[in-house]
Amino acid sequence: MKSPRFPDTIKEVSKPSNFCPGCGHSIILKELGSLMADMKIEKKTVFAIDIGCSLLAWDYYDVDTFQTHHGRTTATAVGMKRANPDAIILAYMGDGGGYAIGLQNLIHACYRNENIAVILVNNTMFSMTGGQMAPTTLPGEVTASTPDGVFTEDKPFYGPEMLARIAHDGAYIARAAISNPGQTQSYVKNAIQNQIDGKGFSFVEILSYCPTNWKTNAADTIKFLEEMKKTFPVGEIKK
Ligand SMILES: Cc1ncc(C[n+]2csc(CCOP(=O)(O)OP(=O)(O)O)c2C)c(N)n1
Ligand code: SF4
Repeated sequence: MKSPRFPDTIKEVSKPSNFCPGCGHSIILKELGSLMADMKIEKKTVFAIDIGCSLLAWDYYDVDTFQTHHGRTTATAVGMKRANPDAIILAYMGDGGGYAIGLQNLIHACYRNENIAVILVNNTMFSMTGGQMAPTTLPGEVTASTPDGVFTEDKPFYGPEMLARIAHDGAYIARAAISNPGQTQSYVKNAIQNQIDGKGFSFVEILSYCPTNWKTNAADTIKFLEEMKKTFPVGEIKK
């Protein structure tokens, strides 16, 4: 029997969570699991995960799931949708995968208005490999590969804003923060509905916690995300 705190989509497993304590991925995945159950789309959904901490969700849901190497998830998700137009494709990746090595895939999927939903988790670094600088690292932020802080003249990468400039009329593009799970869930729901309505490309960036690589306690983790929100404005950018 499932414990009441798990949505039906989430498998009840005997092992502890795959994610570090305080990780934003687990909150996002819980919201996504509830959403799939509420929208009754579990049987039609294909969950496409990247490499990075997103792949720790490989056995999280009772839905068809596949994993692709670094940043190629968008391209394989597009192929899956073209071969299975009735399926609902959710691509789930990190900022390192999506905005660095996988950026070309993201740009072309958006530019061609491919009818998939991409959920990208922005924790300002490459987390699974130990917290190296990513395109989203904040000016001055210390990471494993920038021990003296990122040069202040470097600007972080504004993914949703960039995609909105090349997106078609039907596209849906937003940025959420996991400090507000209700809003995050509603933006992801809008992205999925956009795909169901056949309007085309949907994209939600979610600002998320990585206390392990930020090396923060609970209070400082929450504070750091508030700092991120000053650089990365939350809201619906295109709908
Ligand atoms: C082609 C390729 N390059 C590099 C790696 C090494 N690698 C594995 S996970 C990872 C970091 C992923 O970071 P991100 O996408 O931001 O996800 P996060 O772990 O932060 O959730 C890297 C660089 C790889 N697996 N494949
Ligand atoms: S390393 Fe960071 S992103 Fe990865 S599971 Fe741990 S807290 Fe989450």
